[in-house]
Amino acid sequence: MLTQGHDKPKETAERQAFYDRIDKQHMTPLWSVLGSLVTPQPASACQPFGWKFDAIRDAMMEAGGLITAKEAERRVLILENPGLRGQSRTTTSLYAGVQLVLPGEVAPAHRHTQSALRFVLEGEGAHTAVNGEKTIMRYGDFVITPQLAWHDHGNESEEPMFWLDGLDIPVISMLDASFAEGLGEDTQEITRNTGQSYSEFGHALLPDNAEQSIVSPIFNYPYDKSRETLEAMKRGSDPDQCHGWKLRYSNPLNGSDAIPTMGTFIQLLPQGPTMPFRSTSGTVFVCTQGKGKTKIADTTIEWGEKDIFIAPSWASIIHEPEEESVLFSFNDKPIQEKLGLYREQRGNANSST
Ligand code: GTQ
Repeated sequence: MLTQGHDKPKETAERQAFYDRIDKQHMTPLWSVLGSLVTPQPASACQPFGWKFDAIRDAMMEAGGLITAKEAERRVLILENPGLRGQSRTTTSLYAGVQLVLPGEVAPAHRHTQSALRFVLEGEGAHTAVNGEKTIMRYGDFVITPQLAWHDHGNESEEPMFWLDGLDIPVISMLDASFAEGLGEDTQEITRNTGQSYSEFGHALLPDNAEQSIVSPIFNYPYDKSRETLEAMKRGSDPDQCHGWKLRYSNPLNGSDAIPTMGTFIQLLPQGPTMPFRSTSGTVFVCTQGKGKTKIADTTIEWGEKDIFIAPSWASIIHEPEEESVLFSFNDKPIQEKLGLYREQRGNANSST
C-alpha cells in the first residue's frame, strides 16, 4: 500500500512554455496532476457536516409558501456538502434532500434512471405510488423508488409530510446515464392493492413465479418491523463494538442490497462511545431515536431525533450516544463492492490500508 503520494516535479520556464503550447491542442502533462489524481488514500473535498431538522423544517415551511409541489415538480431542499457547494452533492457520490408535500398536494408522476430512497421524518398518511401500487408513509419508513419506476407522491392527510430523499444522482451524472420523463398526468394508474408488495415478499415467502430483479420488490420497509427486529437482535446478542446492532435492508429475491446502487441500514446503538470505524463509502446518517454526538475525523457533530449528518469516505467515525439511539444510514457500498473497491477498517485509523 502506498503511503506517500507522487511529488510534483519542479516547473521550469522551459516546461511551462511547453505546457502553454500543448494547452492549445487540449493536452496537459500528467506529471503535474498525478499526485492529486492517484492519491495514496481517499482525498475527498467532502466534509463531515450535520443539519438540524428544526432548521430544515423552518426553511421547508417557508418554501411551502413560495412554491407548490406541482410547480416545483419536487419541492425539495438539497442538503449540499459545504466542501461540494453548487454541485447538488451531499457526499462525493450521493445526493440527499428533504422533500415537503403539504396537505392536498401532489408531486406529479415521473420516472428516471436515478434510484431513490425515502426515509420518512414527519407526518403520517401521505403516499408514494410506485409501479401501480400506493404505499402509505409513516415515521421511520424506508421507501424505495427503483430506477425507471413511475412514481408520484400525494398527501391526503391533514399534516405536512417531510421525508429525506436519497438518490444516486452524482453517480448517474458521472456515468452520463441520466434519462427522465414525465407521465403527463399527476398520478399513475393504481393496479395493485396498497401494501401488496410487502404482504407477498416481506415474510420470508416468495410468490413461486416471482421473477428475479436487481431491485427489491418490497418498496416500503415499515419502521415498526425494523425497530422490532433491532430489539430482537438486542435480546439475542451483544452489540458490535463499531456498529451496535445493525441491519441491512435487503432484496428478498437474492439477499443483496434493496437498491443496487445504495446500501441502506438501520442500527441500534447502546449508550457510550463506539470503537472507531472507517470505510471507503461516505455515509448519510439520520437519527430516528435518542441523542448524542459523533466524532468524524476531527469534527464532532451533535445530533438528536430527525437530524441528518454525513461522514466522508475514509473518515474515522466514533458514535457517542448519550442514550440508546437509532440511526438510519445510506451509502454507496453496493457499487464499491461490485467493483471490488470497498474497504473498511475497525479500530484506530493509524494506517492507510
Ligand atoms: O421524488 O422523484 O429529491 O426526482 C430529487 C429528484 C426527489 C423524486 C429528489 C427526484 C425526486
